[in-house]
Amino acid sequence: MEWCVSMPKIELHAHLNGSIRDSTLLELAKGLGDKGLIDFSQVEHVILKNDRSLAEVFKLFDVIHILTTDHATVTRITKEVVEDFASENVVYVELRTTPKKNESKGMSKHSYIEAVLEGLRAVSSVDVDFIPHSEELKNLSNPLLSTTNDKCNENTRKKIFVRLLLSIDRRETTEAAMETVMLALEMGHFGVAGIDLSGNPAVGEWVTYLPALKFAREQGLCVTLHCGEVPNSREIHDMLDFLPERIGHACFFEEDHWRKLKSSKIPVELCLTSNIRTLSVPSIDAHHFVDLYNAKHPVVLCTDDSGVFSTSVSNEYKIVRSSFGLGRKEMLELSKNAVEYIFADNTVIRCYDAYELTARDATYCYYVSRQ
Ligand code: 6MZ
Repeated sequence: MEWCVSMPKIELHAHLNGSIRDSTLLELAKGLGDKGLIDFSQVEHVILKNDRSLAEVFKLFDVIHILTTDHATVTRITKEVVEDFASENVVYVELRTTPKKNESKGMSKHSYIEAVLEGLRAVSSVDVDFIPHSEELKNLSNPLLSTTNDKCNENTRKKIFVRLLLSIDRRETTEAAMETVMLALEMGHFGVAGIDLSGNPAVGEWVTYLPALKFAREQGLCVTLHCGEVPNSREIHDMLDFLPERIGHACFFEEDHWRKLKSSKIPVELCLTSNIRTLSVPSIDAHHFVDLYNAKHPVVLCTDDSGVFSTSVSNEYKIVRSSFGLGRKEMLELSKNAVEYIFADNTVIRCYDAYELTARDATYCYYVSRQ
């Protein structure tokens, strides 16, 4: 495990409200309990329960969302989540979250994302790079490159690249989905790099989100879709035909889905612990990681909801090592390959006055420097 923690890693499938520390959730619940707004002992039980079906996971999210409704809390959880990933040597994370409206708290989808950005600014344990092409970069103490040569260098201070994906919840209407895409476009210069479709897979129809997803694509945003979390053959076909830049999960795929996926080379975000805990896959031995890995299909190991499923990126690598016998070299390669699938844009960023790199190359360079 120590080695898995020390190895640099890339996290591409992490839901903000699913990645909250238990201690923070309990503290927030206690606060609301003390005010008589919730029954603390009941919520405590729900938070600490270990095994949950997929349906129960979505009930838990309803509870979590009651605890994280104000701007200050959204800022706090974002800061903590990024610090937690950085502390286990994640060098690049795409954090996804569903922009929320809450009139009683004066929250709009826009102000929700502002609160998330505030959380990124509040991170103090590491440097956070989240503005892809801003003049501000010049003024940041960017330790990516030495001023004297153009080789990647070991940093004295850790850094984490953060990009945001805005999630469309499957409960939303076409208009609400479109609003999220517009917001993502507006926030592009703050590191919003793409759109995710997530939420309870038993709810909603593909055609509802399609107009917004098409529009996102036309405007140059990358798209990732939760695909095949439940058996729904027609929807899996429709999603693969859309040719998203990535998909998540792919649990309930049948032969013709695998064929289509493999010929399309769409990278798959795999969340082993999540899939096992929710019984989306019967056992680790039956997990489709093995088949995709052996077929050299692009995959990336992710946590999904590190808080809800009590896991970490390092733990996901440890599982791959212990269950499928991958050696250190293979694990490093698996992790490094993920740089190819990131949504950070290819805009040139400036590292000191003399060097210009794309955000992707900067991530790659930094990844290698940390190996
Ligand atoms: C589908 C999931 C999910 O957006 O409030 N979410 N959607 N499948 C999953 N696998 C278990 N895990 C999380 O984070 C929580 C939201 O992310 C989605 C759900 O819509 C959940 O409400 P945010 O930050």
